[in-house]
Amino acid sequence: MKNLFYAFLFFFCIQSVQAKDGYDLWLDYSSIKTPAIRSEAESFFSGIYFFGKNPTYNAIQFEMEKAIPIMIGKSPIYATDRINSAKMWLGTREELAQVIGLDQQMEIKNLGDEGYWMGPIEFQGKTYFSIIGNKPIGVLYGVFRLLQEIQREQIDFKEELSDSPKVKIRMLNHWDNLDRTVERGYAGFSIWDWHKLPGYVDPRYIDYARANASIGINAVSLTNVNANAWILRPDFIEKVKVLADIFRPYGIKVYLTARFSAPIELGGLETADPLNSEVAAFWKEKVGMIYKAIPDFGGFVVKANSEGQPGPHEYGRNHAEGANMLADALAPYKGLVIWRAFVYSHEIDEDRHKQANLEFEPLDGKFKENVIIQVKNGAIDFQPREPFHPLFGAVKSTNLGMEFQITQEYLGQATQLVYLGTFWEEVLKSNTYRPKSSSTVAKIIDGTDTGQKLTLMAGVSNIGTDRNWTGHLFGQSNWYAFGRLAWDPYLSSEKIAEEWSELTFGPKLSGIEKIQGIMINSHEAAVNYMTPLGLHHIMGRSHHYGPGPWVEGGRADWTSLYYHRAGSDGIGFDRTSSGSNALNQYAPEIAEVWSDPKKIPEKYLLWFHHLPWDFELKSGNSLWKEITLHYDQGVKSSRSFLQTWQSLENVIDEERFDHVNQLLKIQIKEAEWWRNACLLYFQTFADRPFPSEIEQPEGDLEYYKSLSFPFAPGIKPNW
Ligand code: BDP
Repeated sequence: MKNLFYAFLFFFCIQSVQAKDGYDLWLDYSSIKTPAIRSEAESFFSGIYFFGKNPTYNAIQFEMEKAIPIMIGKSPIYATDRINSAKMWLGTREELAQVIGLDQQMEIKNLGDEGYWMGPIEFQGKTYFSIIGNKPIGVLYGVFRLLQEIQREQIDFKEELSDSPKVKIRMLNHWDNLDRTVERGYAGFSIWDWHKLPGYVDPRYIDYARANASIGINAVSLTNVNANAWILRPDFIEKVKVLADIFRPYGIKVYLTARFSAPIELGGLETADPLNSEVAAFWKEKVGMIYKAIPDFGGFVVKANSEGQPGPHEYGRNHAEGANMLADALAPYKGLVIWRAFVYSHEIDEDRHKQANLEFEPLDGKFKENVIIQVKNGAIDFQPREPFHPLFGAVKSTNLGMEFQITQEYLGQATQLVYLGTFWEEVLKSNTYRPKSSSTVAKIIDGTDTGQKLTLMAGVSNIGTDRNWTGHLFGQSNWYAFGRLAWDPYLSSEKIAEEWSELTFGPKLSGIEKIQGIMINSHEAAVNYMTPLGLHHIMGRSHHYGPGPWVEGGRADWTSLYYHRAGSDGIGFDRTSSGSNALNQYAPEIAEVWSDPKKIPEKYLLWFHHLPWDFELKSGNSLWKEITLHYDQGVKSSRSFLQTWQSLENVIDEERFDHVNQLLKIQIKEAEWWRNACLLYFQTFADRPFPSEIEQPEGDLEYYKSLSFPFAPGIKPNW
């Protein structure tokens, strides 16, 4: 008896501990409390009928078997024999038509390969709740949506609901090295266990695929853009094949990063010149070998001639010549080349902001059809806030894709709660004025205003081996938000925060709106205590952890001084016509307004202008005062997040409460560190006192400068 008691206690403890450690992400199904929803769900899930058989339907079954017992306390029951003994129908439009001869009045056809429709279908006097797609993957997406609606306890089974993705390739870019370190990764090691593959299949691979499919992510590039050619060896392709086979039923295609010099490193050639016939033959042979193992392989992601990576420039060739050679090798298999526009060099005497446009605008129209140019959201490098990249809208005949960074390299890494949905929404809603006067970035990347068919949104992954996947629990919200915005770049970040928080903490959690409030305000807070008013690139050298406005020496474009240009005369980077004239790369409507320091949105002020410390802002404050107020406000906001979080102590499970509570305390310290270090440093140029309304920055500038973090995560150690 006693043993039984302990066994029970043990089981109970394991259950409650494991249930809330964050591993289950937003798929943390819970018991449905609303009686009407519960009883209807119970009825539908007691007669599920699949109109066909395929691995994706098996994945649906697997998901239902996970979710339904938790949601309604009973296992799903399948109506395998007769369709009219069923209560819920799942299948494709064609399957349905074949079996029941249903005329397609439902406008499913227009929803494309991945769209879904759900709602009641009347047939021979009976009603069936149905989820229909054009392809099985649409049905899977529909089922995930249904489970989410039930989990959020807001479903009305009588209503019709349909959706389809607006962007074709919705992709995670892992910056994972073959030794399992992750460049700019803050959540442990790479989840790809290359050493144990192909023999050992970590169950995590399936959970990873489930999570991605549940938010519509349909592509993953497995390896670092700073690529290692070994991934293209046959023994590694055998390992990659295992992952591709697991991901396939979930609608996810695998891509790899291709190192441009692989013909030399793997092929023993003396050159990687894209116009050399042996080089082209090398790539054709490689691609053929890959497709033999992985018939639906997605293609290559390439970083070339940037930050020391090899590329076509070594041979006097341009990016189009490099990309097109790979595109030719992939074209017979419908594979793609995703060529990154993150190209700049310190050897070019030109503002880094301008370099990608200078490189790619003249090549407009020269890329093959199966090439997409992947452009970071801003022209410098995933800074806490950046104006949109001027390439969006600048080319007419080139496929452009968006690259966001989910991993928080410049936004607090894994110690800070920074919800990125609001920032990405700001970028996507930015009006580029090209090709139409109403063209937003979203309308360019989903092809609405460009007619582009091959569309892409990529996000640099924040996933690692940490039990909760992303290091910080709220890092999960960024993975989630990325998937949702890639599916529909017009969604509001507030709505996404609502969805994620309800799925993660339960829709009935009292005070859930407080969590949403923290999320919505968190990005602005971080920008305030890191880089307000358009400041940028003033972080610690190399690891990018914490402030480093004093960083100088070495490559100029990797220093802080290059970007903030603070001096006794003022601060900021003049990118108007009197400076680098980067503004000229934007549409005239933007260049005109932003050239005027009185008219430009103040959040971009010092990005484009070098201004005296006494320059007067809209508030009537001087620039110096306004900078100090922003830094101070950032710290205050981060303190308010902790206070709000602590008011939820009794409603959130202990483990997750404590995890976030500890990290928010670190965040406050880091916010104070940013404020103190930056203000003390800038004060040496401004030569003005701190205004009395702010908390006076503490400490000694020399102390902040002396801090070093040789073991900061996310970079390959070089000792
Ligand atoms: C920068 C990162 C660097 C990446 C690079 C890239 O610091 O580690 O390799 O971006 O995007 O932000 O290629």
